Order: sequence, then C-alpha cells, then structure tokens
Amino acid sequence: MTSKELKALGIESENLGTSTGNKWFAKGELIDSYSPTNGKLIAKVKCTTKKEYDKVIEEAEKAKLIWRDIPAPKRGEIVRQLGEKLRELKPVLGKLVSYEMGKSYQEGLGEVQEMIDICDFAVGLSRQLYGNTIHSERPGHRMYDQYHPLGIVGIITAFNFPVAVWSWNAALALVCGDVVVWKPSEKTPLCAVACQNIIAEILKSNKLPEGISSVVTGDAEVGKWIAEDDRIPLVSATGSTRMGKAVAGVVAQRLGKSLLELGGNNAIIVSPSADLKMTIIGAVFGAVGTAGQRCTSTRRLIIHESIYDKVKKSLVDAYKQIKIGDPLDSKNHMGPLIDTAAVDMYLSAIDKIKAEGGKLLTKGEVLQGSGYESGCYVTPVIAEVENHYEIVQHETFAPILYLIKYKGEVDEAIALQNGVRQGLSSAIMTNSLREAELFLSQNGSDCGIANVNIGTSGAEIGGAFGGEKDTGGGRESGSDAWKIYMRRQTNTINYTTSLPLAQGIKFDL
Ligand code: UN1
Repeated sequence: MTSKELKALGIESENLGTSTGNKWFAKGELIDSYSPTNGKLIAKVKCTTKKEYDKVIEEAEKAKLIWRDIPAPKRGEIVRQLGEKLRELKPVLGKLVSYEMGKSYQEGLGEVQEMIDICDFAVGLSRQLYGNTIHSERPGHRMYDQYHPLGIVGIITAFNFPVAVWSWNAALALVCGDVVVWKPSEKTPLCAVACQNIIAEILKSNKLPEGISSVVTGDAEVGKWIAEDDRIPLVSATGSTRMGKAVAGVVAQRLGKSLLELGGNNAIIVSPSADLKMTIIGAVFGAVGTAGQRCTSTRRLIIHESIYDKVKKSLVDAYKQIKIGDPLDSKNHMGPLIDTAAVDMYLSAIDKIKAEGGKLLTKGEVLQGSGYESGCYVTPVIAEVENHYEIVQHETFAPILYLIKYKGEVDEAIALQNGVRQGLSSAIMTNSLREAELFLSQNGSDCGIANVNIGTSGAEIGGAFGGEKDTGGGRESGSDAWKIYMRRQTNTINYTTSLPLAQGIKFDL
C-alpha cells in the first residue's frame, strides 16, 4: 500500500487517535499498526486518554441534542452521502482492510460493499421507522407506539471485520437519531481512522456538529470506560465470548442495554443427498476465507458416514489447490493470520487436537521463507475429530476445519450441530425437503442463522445478523434489528370529555 493511497484515506501522520468529528487530538501512548502481510509498520495511532474520552462523550452529548431533532429522512441523507463516498473509495479502503487485517483484496472489497449495502438499507429505513397503531379498549381513545432515539451508542468492534461491523451499527444508529462512539480493535486502528475521516468530512460539509461520530482508540480499558458509562444507553460489542461476558456484565450492572455479537462454532451438515460440488466450495470458502477469522467461519463439517470418505478425499484435494500468500495478490486464496499471537493459538489448537486423539489430514504449520517474513502465514488444517473434544467445543480463530461423522438420521447430525455452546451460523447441504424443513424447524438448528444449500459465512446485510447462547443473542444489520437502537414509547390519547379507566375499573369521586 503506497503512502499516496494511505493519504487518500487521510492517514499521513502519527497524530491520529481520538476524534470527535474531524479533530484528532489524542495525546496518549502510541499503538503501532503493523501489516500482517509483510510485518511492516503502516502508521502509529495515539491511544485515547481518560480525559480525552470524557471530552469525546461531552461532545457526543451536545451533538445528540441537535442530531435527534433532525428529521429521520434528513439523517438518512447524511448516510446516503456516506454510502456514496464509500462507493468512490471502495478500491482504496478495501485495500487498506486487506493490508491492515490480512484478508484477501476480494474480501476487503466485499467488506466495503457490505458498508455500502447497509448505508442503502439505512437510507430506506430512515423513512420506515414504523410503530404500530393499537385499538384501545376505551371509547374515544387512540393508542400507538413510536420509536425515539436513544442517545449515544457505543460500538466496540473486532479486528476481523474492521470496517463493516462499525457501519452495520453506525448506519442504523445514525438514521435512528443516535450519535456513535466507536472503539475499534487495537489491531486495526487505521481502518477506523479512515472511516472516521470519511464520516467527519461529510458531517463538516453538511455543517453538522462534530460528536455525531467519534472514535476512541486503545485496549480493553477504553472498552471498560464505555461499558461503565451511564451516558451511553446502548453498547454494541462484537468479539470473543469472554469479552462479551465482561462487557455485558458491566453494562447490566447499570441496567444499560447491550447488543452482543460474539463467537461462533459453525457447522455444515452434509447429508447423503448433498450436492458435493456445492458442499466443497461452501465448506472450503467457509473454512479458509479470511483465514478462518470470521465469526461465521465454518469450523465443523458433520458428514453422513455413507459419503464421508468421498467428501474427505475431495476436501483434501481441494486444500492442495489453496494458494497462501500476500492477500493483495489476487492469485492467492488465503492471507495471513492477524498477528503472531493468533499463530500461537493456532499451533496450540493443533497440539490439543492431537492430544485428544484427533487425526490431522493436512499438515498444520507456520510458513517460512520469502513472502512469509511476517511469521503470520499458516497452512489450513483439516482434522478428523469427535464433537465432544474440548478443543472442538472451543472457537479457534484460525483455518482449522473439523470433520465429524454421523451414522443415522439427520436428527443425529442436528444434535451434534447444536451440541456446542455457541449458536451463530449453521447450514445443511441436502436435496431432501424433509431434512431441510426439519433443520429449519423448532426442532432443528438452534443458531441465529440457519442456511440450506449455502455455507455458514457470507451473510447478506438484509437479514438480522447474530446468534444465540454464547454468541450473545444480539441482532445487527437488517430486518428489524434497528429497533434496539431506539427507545419505544406507548402513547394513549383520550379525545373525549370523560375519563374511563382501563380494565373497566370504577373510581367515582
Ligand atoms: C464477522 O465475522 O464478524 O456472514 C461478521 C459473514 C459476514 C459477516 C461476518 N457477512 O461472514
């Protein structure tokens, strides 16, 4: 990535970090952002100090009074401009995502496309923040419910989708009349700086206050300030289950709302009638795409014994075709892991698989030599395991795919698929209508996302995104996920001259 390209995204000095709108003023310590693609330093970002954090929230408090008074469709217009700018900057922002995070350029572009899509969705939504009308039991009364802005929304995001997850939250929150304060992962701060520069410029050119959108940078400590802050009625947090439990516990103590989108342990059931070509493509993309670092990555394949050997052989053959290397080179399918700590977790997972009796079908190793100097490139692993292994029950953010055999009917496979603590994404490959419908029924998948003849990753923004159990229960993005960003109010209006009480209660004076 050239300095000219970085400059197009407003990244040029070390003086980056905290922002309310377009004024960078951080004084804290520096976070170095290295590219996992080549181990080179891209830029340094300053961490937010507590004093600066408080200033950011003060500005957000002021901005929220102005923003919530702007009609929703006019707020939608600002989000429309964000979508337009993202269309223009898609190639360069996609490149930064790929360079700072390590996913393939194609996937970096895909991530920016998700941002554009959610902006379009939010613009339409800005004219559709509907409540219900309700027929009152009392004569001459009218009832309805309506949705009002919440105020400040805190957004805590992970490194793996360093721009899209912010936009899912921010685009909806903004049309809902909220202002946003974003704490990005300290592993991908420059992606946040780039997004903040884009939105800040739009706010400025529309003469809107700084503070409608802010970024605060730093480690878990900054996340804790957000979680504890009762000026922030909603905290949306994406990341590990461990992080989510910590954040949700603190937010719950002050009876704030949290929207949690945490770990997955996603499986594809491969039934005897599955289309094997589709199965292999879906499974391989799901397992090695983003180097296995999506929360929707395919971790487990639950395969019927009658086709097990065939699927296993096709997968091993497919893995031989996978090219690993610089994600900005379009011939490569898979880039590096985010950092060497992630590599250590990958290696330790492989040791655990072996220790528990699993069998590796491909060699799991760290690549060395030319092009692999960052030490973050690993080979994708396929392992034959049993579902109850401790390591299989655990989400490892790496390209490790577990093969699990089932023998009987599809309910056995569904029980295995549901037999983990996480409940994000799930899929079945089948041509049997009965199996598909059972999988989607109340007796089927217990996940927030359940797909038929599609893999587990690559959800569209139009659906509500999130999952159950240890995944945290929150829903972001499409459908009616917007409702969590607003407070609901029930209104009853009496247009008569008497005061009948509800439930027919008599109270005569
Ligand atoms: C995530 O991994 O945090 O379904 C989000 C998908 C993407 C989003 C993943 N649309 O894979």
